[in-house]
Amino acid sequence: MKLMSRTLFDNATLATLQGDTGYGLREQAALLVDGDRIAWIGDAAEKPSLDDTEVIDCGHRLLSPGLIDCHTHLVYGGDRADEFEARLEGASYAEIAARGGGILSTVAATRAASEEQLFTESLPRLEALLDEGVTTLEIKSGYGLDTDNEIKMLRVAARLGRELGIDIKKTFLGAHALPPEYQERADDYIALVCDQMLPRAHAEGLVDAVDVFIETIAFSRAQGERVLARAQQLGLPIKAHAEQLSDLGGAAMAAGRGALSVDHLEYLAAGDVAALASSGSVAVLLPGAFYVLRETQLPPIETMRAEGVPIALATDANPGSSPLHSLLLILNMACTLFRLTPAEALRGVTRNAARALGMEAEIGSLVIGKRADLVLWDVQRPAMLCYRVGVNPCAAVMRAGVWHRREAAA
Ligand code: DI6
Ligand code: FE
Repeated sequence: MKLMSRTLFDNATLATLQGDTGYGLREQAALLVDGDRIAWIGDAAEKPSLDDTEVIDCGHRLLSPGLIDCHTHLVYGGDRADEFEARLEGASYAEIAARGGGILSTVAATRAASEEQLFTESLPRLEALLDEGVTTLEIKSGYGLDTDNEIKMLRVAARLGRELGIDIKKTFLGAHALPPEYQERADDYIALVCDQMLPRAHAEGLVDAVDVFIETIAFSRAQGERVLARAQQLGLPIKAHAEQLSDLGGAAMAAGRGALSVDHLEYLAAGDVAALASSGSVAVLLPGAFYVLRETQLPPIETMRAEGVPIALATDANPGSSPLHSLLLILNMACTLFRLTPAEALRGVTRNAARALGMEAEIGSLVIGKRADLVLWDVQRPAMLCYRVGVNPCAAVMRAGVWHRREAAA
């Protein structure tokens, strides 16, 4: 197949995500890709006529930025279908965690798996995301909980990105749970994370950011802060899982240190939203975990809106609290469960998700000069992406100017 360096998307409805709110919609528009960049955006009537350019007649269909899943635990061994059954027989998530199940059962399965096995098991989960227009995602470690196994997870994440030709941001989450060999010695484990696990993973070039789980079933705010401080000493961006099950003040602490994002936030006190607003940290909401755990406490979304906190959405894909691999489903859940508007939801998986990964200058909106990560959808209005469940209208995906899926483009 001849590769042309230029592609013109003609007769498209663009969701540019430009501007501070809304979709940044442009109807009867055209968009030119040159190499790996967006080179021109304008009215279809004024499109440039160029040689050597492939022209796609979009037929008024929607063209959006590539979707970004900014919080996943996609690489892990085994599954937790048995725990799913136990919960239906009455056990709570916290009880299962306390008796060594939950996260720790995934730790055992992840430690037992070879790098090759982890890759093979993770691949179909990643492909499910990509089939729905994801062009960039984040993958966390956190089921190895020792130096070698955390590094193994991050290597698998790196390999997935290389082999599929997509950007994968690798986040070190060594402080996800206390491993069995450190029971009652959480401070010693945190010292290991800071002195050995993180520096080694970083020295191998495997860490783009550092995350911690601050929660009653995981680590205290002070322990989380030690890890984040160490990350910052190494020059790494930071994030935190905070206020998922209880309010320990983790989000305000991480935001105070300039976190890229603070994630979950169901139990965030309205009074702590100001800390996010002033740091510019993105609030990453994870309606999949809210749904699976049958949570009833909503994040303080009204206050976040009022204070102008950027909201992103992600799958939190993991074997326990969010075994789902559909960012389109997350759009629907964010609207239905969290009452986000479809425009807020779409922004949450594009522009604000880019920001949660520190990539806003490069991806997340349709702007001249940004990377040509694009999805053509078999719908004409963006709300359709949020409104239906179980239909995948993704017609074609381009990443950095290269077609990843284009069967239904023309
Ligand atoms: N919060 C979550 O929801 C996941 N991790 C976290 O910190 C759950 C991970 C698991 O249950 O395996
Ligand atoms: Fe998570």
